Parts: sequence; C-alpha cells; structure tokens
Amino acid sequence: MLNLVLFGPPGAGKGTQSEKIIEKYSLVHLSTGDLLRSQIKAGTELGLKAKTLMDQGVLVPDEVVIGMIDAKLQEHQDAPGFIFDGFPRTVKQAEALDELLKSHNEQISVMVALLVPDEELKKRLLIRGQTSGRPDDQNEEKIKTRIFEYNSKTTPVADYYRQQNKFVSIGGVGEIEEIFEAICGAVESN
Ligand code: B4P
Repeated sequence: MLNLVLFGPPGAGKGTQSEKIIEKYSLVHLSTGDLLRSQIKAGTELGLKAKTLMDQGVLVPDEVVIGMIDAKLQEHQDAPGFIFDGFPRTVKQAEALDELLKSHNEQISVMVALLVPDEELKKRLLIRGQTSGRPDDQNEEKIKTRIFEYNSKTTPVADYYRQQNKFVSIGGVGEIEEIFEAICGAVESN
C-alpha cells in the first residue's frame, strides 16, 4: 500500500500535484483544506468554527483535523493507498496519523516536500485569489500569516519524517509536469 504525505507551504503546489498523483496511482485523496471547506459550505458547527480561523490564515485545532482523517480512514478501508495533502501540519498531527495508520496495520511510505521561495508563494496565492473566491488568498497580510504558521508550526513535521528516513524534498518551481515527474521518481524509489 502506498501512503504518501505531500508537504509544503501554502501555494507550493500540493493540491495541483495531488490531482495528477491520484490519477496515476489510484490513491484516495485526503486534503484537510478541502474537507474543512466542504464543512464550511455545508454550514456545520465545525465549519463555522473553522471558517473564522481559516479566513485569518491560522491553523484549526489538531483535534478537529485528526478526527476528520480518522473518519475518512474508516470510510475507505479498502483503498489501495492514500495521499495526505495539507496534513499533517503539526508534529501532534503526525504522531496521531502514525497511530491511526498503525491501527489499520499501515504506515506512511514517504513524505515528499515541495520547496518554493516565499515571494513565489505570495505571487501564486494572490493570483489564485483573483478567481478562487477564497478569503485566505485575497489579502497579503493573511498570506503572510499562513506562511508564518507554516514556518513556526509545520516545518518541524519535516524533521519528524526525516528521523524515520522517509523525507524527500523536490524543487517546486518550474513546469507542473516536470515537478510531477520528480515526485513520481521519489515515490517509486522508496
Ligand atoms: P489548504 O487548503 O491546504 O491550502 P493551501 O496550502 O493554500 O493549498 P495548496 O498548497 O494545496 O495550493 P496549491 O499549492 O496547489 O489549507 C487552507 C487552510 O485550511 C489553512 O490555512 C488552515 O487554516 C486550514 N487547514 C488545512 N489543513 C489543516 C491542518 N492539517 N491543520 C490545521 N489547519 C488546517 O496551489 C496554489 C496556486 O499555485 C494555484 O493557483 C496553482 O495553480 C499554482 N501553482 C501550483 N503549482 C505551480 C507551478 N509549478 N508553477 C506556477 N504556479 C503553480
């Protein structure tokens, strides 16, 4: 079973590359950002709480996203593998994911990190904000907050997987197809 964590700052290309990876390897896509946005759209209590935080660019509580991933793993017990997109974003989430997978006799195969400079991230997200309608893409201050959250809370997750010899990093600037080929190379050599 292939269980891939796709890692990187906001705007690194995780969502973009996930679509191509799912198609090639027939994995189930678990994006906590997408799951939270569907809760917001459905107007659930969880969605209302998450919206306030997401609109500011800060992370939602660990318990909330861990609970969502737990439910999805239960729902897809026959999946050939998973791509975790935007999760884990804290060491606590990474530890919880290991425990959840262990309870299904599974583990993470590899983490692939996309490296993109901050200036390029800001540019991409502001461009996406012109059409996405996402409040967190439309304002430079909010984008700065998201990058700050990433640098302070999420980068330690890379060390967590590095210690398990599961960490691979790839340049995330350039043609989408070339980046995809590099990700496939990393997946297949692990
Ligand atoms: P996410 O939905 O995960 O948002 P994201 O990181 O901005 O998206 P992504 O990184 O997938 O976008 P992509 O690069 O593909 O999270 C949103 C919010 O939800 C968080 O701020 C947080 O509040 C909350 N949240 C989610 N998960 C959480 C968790 N686990 N714990 C706590 N809170 C959580 O695309 C960006 C743009 O770049 C696109 O327009 C794309 O076209 C473009 N692009 C991609 N690749 C490119 C390339 N090679 N060249 C040029 N442009 C490119």
